Parts: sequence; structure tokens; C-alpha cells
Amino acid sequence: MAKNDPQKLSIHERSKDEALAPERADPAGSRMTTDQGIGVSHTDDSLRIGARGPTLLEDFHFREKMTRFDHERIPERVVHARGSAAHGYFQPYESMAEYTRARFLQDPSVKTPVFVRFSTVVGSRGSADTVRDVRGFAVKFYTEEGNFDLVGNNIPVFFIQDGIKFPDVVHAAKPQPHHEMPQGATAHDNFWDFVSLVPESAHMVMWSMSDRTLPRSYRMMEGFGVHTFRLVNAKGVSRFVKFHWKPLLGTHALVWDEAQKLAGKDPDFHRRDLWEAIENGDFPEYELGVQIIEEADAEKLGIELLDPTKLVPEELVPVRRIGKLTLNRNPTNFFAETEQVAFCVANLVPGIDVTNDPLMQARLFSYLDTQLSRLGGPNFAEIPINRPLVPVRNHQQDGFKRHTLNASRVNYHPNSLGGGCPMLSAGNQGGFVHYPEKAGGEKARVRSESFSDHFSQAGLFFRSLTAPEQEHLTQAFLFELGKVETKEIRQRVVEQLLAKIDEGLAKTVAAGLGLPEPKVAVVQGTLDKSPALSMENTKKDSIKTRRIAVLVAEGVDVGELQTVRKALEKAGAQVKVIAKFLGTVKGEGGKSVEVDKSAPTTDSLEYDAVLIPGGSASVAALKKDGDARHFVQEAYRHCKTLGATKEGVELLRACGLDVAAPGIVTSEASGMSKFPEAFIAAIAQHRHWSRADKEQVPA
Ligand code: HDE
Repeated sequence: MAKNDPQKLSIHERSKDEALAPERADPAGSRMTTDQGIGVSHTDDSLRIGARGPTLLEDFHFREKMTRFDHERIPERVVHARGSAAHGYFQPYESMAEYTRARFLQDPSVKTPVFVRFSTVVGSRGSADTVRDVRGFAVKFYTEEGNFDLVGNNIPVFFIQDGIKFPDVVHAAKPQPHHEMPQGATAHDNFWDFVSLVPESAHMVMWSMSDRTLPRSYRMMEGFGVHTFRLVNAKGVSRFVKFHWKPLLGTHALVWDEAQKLAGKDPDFHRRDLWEAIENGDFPEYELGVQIIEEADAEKLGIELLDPTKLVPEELVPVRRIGKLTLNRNPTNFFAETEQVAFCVANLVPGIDVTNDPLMQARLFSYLDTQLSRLGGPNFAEIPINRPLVPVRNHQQDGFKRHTLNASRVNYHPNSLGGGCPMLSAGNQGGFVHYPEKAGGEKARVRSESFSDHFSQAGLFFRSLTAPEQEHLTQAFLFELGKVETKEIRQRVVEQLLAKIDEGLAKTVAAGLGLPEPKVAVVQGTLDKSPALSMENTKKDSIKTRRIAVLVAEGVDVGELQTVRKALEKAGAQVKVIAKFLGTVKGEGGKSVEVDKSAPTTDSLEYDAVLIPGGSASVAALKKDGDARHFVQEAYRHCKTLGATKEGVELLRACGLDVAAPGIVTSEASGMSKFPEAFIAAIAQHRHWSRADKEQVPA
């Protein structure tokens, strides 16, 4: 058996953790050394002649320390620079042997280690998490057959059909080159100029302006492989497949005002959310879904599967859930893992293959190429986070930062001096064999006629949204285009894109931008609606991991607070008591409660719901407190659940709120004993969009 024969390996949930263990440097109980291992006796003063004299060049410790600092930065990713990652594992529900020979999809008892990085696309590394942007969802599976990377996004389609236009779309979306503004935002002339001239972007533009680009959490967004892949079984039979990730907590969004304010109040909002959830043991979970399409059925579908601006509606081909991804461990070191991880669309294992999607084909080239410069040369696969769990044996050698000591005089193939090693593996020995798809035709820069429908799915997406989602999307267009300075560009977006997608949308946006009413010519498709495209049809059955703020002051009814808190925590929520100062707050009747957050350090933006317990002195104090009133009004404006027991209801009234509005739960209405249940049911709804008067509330 060959030395790296996968048959010999047994990979389990902890395999990558164990492989990384020798790389961890724990300073506990250690003494400081230089990079050469020499003990350091003094690190606060440089070596100099005389107490006020010049520093000496011979101070090797100073020079090493400063040089290392000077070179700490590597280039950030050209896109997806801002990201956060976590370790975990993937476990299939059932054997997929009928469809693929990929070993990690065969045995439901096998847990394959994974590293997952979520990201925004446009902003630079230090930009805010909550900008309106597509999110990356990249998964590296460390399988028994080498690394498989599923480098997806949280939107199932893309802006362009051919990768050769990727530099253009990214240049247009990124900050403008002359003054490098705006950061992490597409609300500027260049982006809208480009998309208004590229009709194939219409579908993705609609998704980008929807609530999908404002995720509440990385734990609450879907993921998509976007392209059509192939699954190939042991008999060599290929079927087309679309990959999906379905979050078990459902798919939920922030509101735009909240997202913008969060960008200032907590630019790390998503990063913190992911980190804290894992530290709390609330492990994010996503099911892997597949839409499998027989090659023979592809044409009947009437959707060009090689066109990445198209999705396959779940109503036409259901998503089969085949396994679960669980993220259960935070990285040890951000730079070593999250920054240095290198995903690549071309990292495929036998049983999973690519198609001729021209966007995918370009990606097969781009990732390794960009990583050569980002990670400083060709040896980045040796960086611990990128190393496969299987041994790597080949004749690749040398280059900057080579770690491996190739232990043979033989560095070529074929050879006899090395006994022919490393040997090749045929398909049945674990070797990757490309699917032998037939290809032929004239060489030309052309695009198939079947790629020419740019609008029908854009309309399908819009029609599939609920009224509040449509309203958010419309407002997003008004915001983004309102920031566009060139009138002709605004007009072109309305006339060339929106007028072909939906009449109401085109007319409302035109009116909001002071443009003439456009001539509408909507391009119809065959399907009227696909309910699966609406986030409102996601599941809303739990308040697990939701953050609930409890506003208190001296005199709060602690007994009542603790009863509701217990019920919320039992349902899996995180409850935080907020008062003017840290420490403890004395309640009615002598009991006291510990404060988790002081008012100046937190904000309603960080919570999914607000609870105002009774206690007449507490409520009287909160009514006089502008910060507390703002907290409540802002949560109301953002359609969050507000709960108030006994005197707490007075604070809602003092804030000018309609206590009978959707998502307002009071003990007056439910009775005290039913209050926790009613409050929990309302929070599980995520948001209450139908609050009619919300715009009148200052926040
Ligand atoms: Fe990427 N993309 N991309 N992309 N992409 C990169 O690779 C590229 C596309 C995606 O967390 C880069 O290592 C081209 C679609 C994610 O590290 C780069 C094209 C989708 C990430 C690159 C696309 C993605 C990247 C930048 C069009 C969803 C972050 C740094 C042909 C299916 C991965 C890097 C991480 C990163 C190229 C389009 C997802 C430049 C040429 C479509 C999640 O190689």
C-alpha cells in the first residue's frame, strides 16, 4: 500500500484540531526568547551609549523586534477582505453513493473536519460588518481524499455570466479609484453605471437590494454554491447539482437603519455574534442541500444551467438535505487561520466535478493565482490551516518559504531510481479523473443564445417577496440611486433594468428619484412565484440565541424579572440586564439584580427584543431617562418585539407607542401568567413589519 493511501486514514471530527495542535504556541509558564531561541533579558529599552545617547546597530533584539513588526501585514484579499471564520465538522445524513463517490458523503458515522469563512465582498479588511453587501460562505472540507472547497455566497446567482468581466464588476463596486470612497458600499456612480450597462446583472442586483444583503447573523443566512456542479458516482455517471446551505435558525435580516447605525456602534457585529455564539456553546448549524438534475432532464427544465445569473427554483427541483455542518470551535489565532486560509474552487475531490459555466471556469484559475501574491509564493498549501489531513507527495519543490524536506534524490516522474514513487493512482485507487465531457466547436469569443434571458428571474424574485420585503427592496434602490450623482445613470437603471422587471417597482423608484415615468416592458418568465425565495417563509419557531435587553432602574420588580428571564433562557435566549451603571440594582422588596451592560456601552441595535419589567420606581426613572426612551423607540422603529409587564407598560405609553401594535406584548393583554409564552412567540417572529405608524416614531 502506498504511504499516503487514503484507505489507511481515519479522519474524525477532531483530526484538524489535532493536526494544528503542534503549531500552537502557548506562552503560559514560558520565558521570552528571540526568533533564534535566545533568552531575552530586557525588552523595554534599546541598547545605547550613555543614558541619553544614540541607539546601537548591534542591538539585534531591537532590530529583530522592529523588523518583524514592520512586516506584519500581507496584502488583503482583493475581494472578500473582511471575514470571520470558525472550525467545525460536516456529517452526512445518509450515503450519497448513488450520486457521488466522494468519500466524505458515503458514511453517516463519519464527521469530516471543516473550516468555514464568512465575509463581505466589497469592503476592506477593517470595514464594518453590517454594510449592504453580498456575504461569502466558504467551506473547506478536510476529507480523507484531500481538501474540497465549496466557495459560495449567500445569494444563489452572480452579477456576470463570464469571469472575464469580474475585474470590471469588482472595480466598479469597490471604492472609486481617485479618492477611494465610499468604503464597503455600492451606493456610488461607478457601480450603478456598470450594472446599468450590463443587463445580465439585473437578477443579482435585485438580490443585492433585498434584505439578503443585511443578514442578522452569519448564523442566520443561507449559502449557495451558485454554479452548477457535477456529482459523479463510482460508475462514472454524472448528474448536475446545485449546492445549498440552510441555516437551522432560519434566514433573517436586519433593517437598513439598524445596519447603518451598527456599522458605527459595533463594526464587528457579525464577527462578535459568531464568536460569542460558539463560546456560549450555541453552535451554528446548517444543512447541506442538493438539487440534483439528471443530465437528460437539464434541457426540459428550460433554465440554462451554465448561466450563473440563473437559479433553479426549489418548486421545480426540490432541495434534498443530505447532511449537517456544525461550527463548534473558534480559531486560535485570527491571522494564522482566518487571514491565511486559502480557498480555491479548483480544490475538488473525486466524485465532485465542474461544468462549463464560464464564471466557474474563470474561478478555477483565479483563486490559486491571487493566493500566490497574497500569501507570498507557491508554498501556501503548507500553511497549517491550508494543509490537507492526507499526506502530500509530489515533485513540486522549492520556492519561497518551503517547509517540506523532500527526502529523496529523485524529483521527477517517471523515475526508476525512486522506485517510481510517488506512484499515480487510477480512478479506482482514489485518483481524480476528470469527467470525460464531450466538447467541440469553433474557437471564438461568443456567448450562447441560451444566456440571453436577463430579466425573467429578476421579476420572479421580486414577485416572490412579501409586501414588506418588496418595500425594503424599493427603499434600497431609492437609497443607492439617490446617492448616484449622475442623473443619466439613475435614469438608465430605471429604464434599462427596473422597467423590465416590475412595473410598480420601476414607477415608484422613478418617482422617488424625480425621474419621468418610465416605459415599462416587463419580461415574463414561466413561473409566477417561488415562495422559497422569500426570507419571510423561513422557519420562525425558536428564539434560540436571540438577545433580549431588559431595562431596569432602582425599584424594579426583581421577582417578575427573574420569572420571565428564566422562561426566556429556557427557550435558549441570551438575556442582558441594562441599567445606567454597572454593578447591582436594588429592586422592590430588597432583592437585587446584577447589571450586564451599562447604558452608555450598549444600544437597542444589539438586541432582538426588549423587556420592561414592572416596579413603579424603576419605570418612573426610565420614563425620565432619554437614553431609555430612545432605546425603546428605536427597537419599535426597527420592528422588534417589545414586552412590558405591569407598570412597564407605562414606559411604552410614555414613548408614544401604540401598545396594541403587532409585536408589543404586555401583561395587560396576556395576563401575567401567559406573558412569557406570548413574549417568546412574538420574538420568534423575528420582526413585526406591519407596524403601521413606525415611521412617526423618532429613533
Ligand atoms: Fe470569488 N474570489 N471570484 N466568488 N470568492 C475570491 O480569492 C473570483 C465569485 C468567493 O473567505 C478571491 O483568495 C472570480 C462567485 C468567496 O477566503 C479571488 C470570480 C462566488 C471568497 C476571487 C469570482 C465567489 C472569494 C479573492 C468570477 C460565489 C472569499 C481572495 C469569475 C459562488 C473566500 C481569494 C475566503 C474570493 C475570484 C466570483 C465567492 C480574487 C475571478 C460567483 C466566498 O480569487
